[in-house]
Amino acid sequence: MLSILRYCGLLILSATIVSACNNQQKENSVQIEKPVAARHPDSPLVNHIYTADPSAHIFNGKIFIYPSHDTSTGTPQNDNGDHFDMLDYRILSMDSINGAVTDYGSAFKLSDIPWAGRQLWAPDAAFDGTNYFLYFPAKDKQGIFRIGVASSAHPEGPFVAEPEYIKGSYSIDPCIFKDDDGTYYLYFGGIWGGQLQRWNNNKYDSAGALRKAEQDAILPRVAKIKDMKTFAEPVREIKITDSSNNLFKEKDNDKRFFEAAWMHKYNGKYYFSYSTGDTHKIVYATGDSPYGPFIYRGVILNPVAGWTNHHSIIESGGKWWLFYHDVVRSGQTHLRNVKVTELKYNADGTIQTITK
Ligand code: FUB
Repeated sequence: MLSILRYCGLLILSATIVSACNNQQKENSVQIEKPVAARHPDSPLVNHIYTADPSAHIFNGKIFIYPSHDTSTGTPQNDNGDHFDMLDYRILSMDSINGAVTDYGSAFKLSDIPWAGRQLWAPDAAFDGTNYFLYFPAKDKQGIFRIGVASSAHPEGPFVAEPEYIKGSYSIDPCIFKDDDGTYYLYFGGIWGGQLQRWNNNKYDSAGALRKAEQDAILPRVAKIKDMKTFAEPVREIKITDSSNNLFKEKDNDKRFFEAAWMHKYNGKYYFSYSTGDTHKIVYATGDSPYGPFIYRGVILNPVAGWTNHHSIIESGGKWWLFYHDVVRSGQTHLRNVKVTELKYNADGTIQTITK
């Protein structure tokens, strides 16, 4: 198996590969050679760039992955996550879980977004039957995280951003979910660097603080989407409780919501999964409505190498798969690699905990 870096070491193998190393554009799309049997289950999907926050979907019979594109801009590390200073998105696809991975080059850049100032964080994507939509968080010119939407006729882009962010949107980590009746919901939110603590009753307070240990934990948000580009209703909070229907407190930080929402359905139940942030787990809660309430069920993924933990879950080839990231390759918190591993359900619908 030849990695892009080895190609670069050989310097002159092909103009296509050199273009990839130079972070060139879509027209220089790259097919990365990864024969089916060669990728170790714990290997990154790609090695020539850093990728994180994978949102996977099946479009046109292929697996498309919409990740953050991690990069080093030299921004110093701080508690707000300013060192996660991403400048564009690169979309990956593969025909099957172990198949070759295609990187289509830069699909969408920060400089193409009229309202955005910095930091393209974890995106997600949807297809409405005609067009593909990329939902993404970025800080606006005032430094407030908002969620934007961009569209394309192709799953790999290039995407064109709407001139304004989604009205009423805030914070980070959008997850777009299509229910069986065709309704789309956008889940979002992230505390700390994701600024969710600054939003109460959908009003912004720049002094909004993190909750104290004994206070109720901050809740993730959801809104129904219309026309793929607009909130159809005021943003709602999503209740996550223990099995006695008690909301978690901030001190329950190995169970309470932090960031990285994902929604999927299994056997008619809604599975809302998320990162616990400072305790570094991916956990899940289940419910009977896309709005919740959701009851906490357990851990999907124990902490991986690196501070952040982020995931998505899809079914492909008759099995379920967890896409996630870690920093094994770089050893640096903001330079992550996307990986995939099998996810298994028990007969009662609970999910078996994965430890990497
Ligand atoms: O990639 C930047 C941020 O790190 C994401 O938005 C969070 O979910 C965490 O993975």
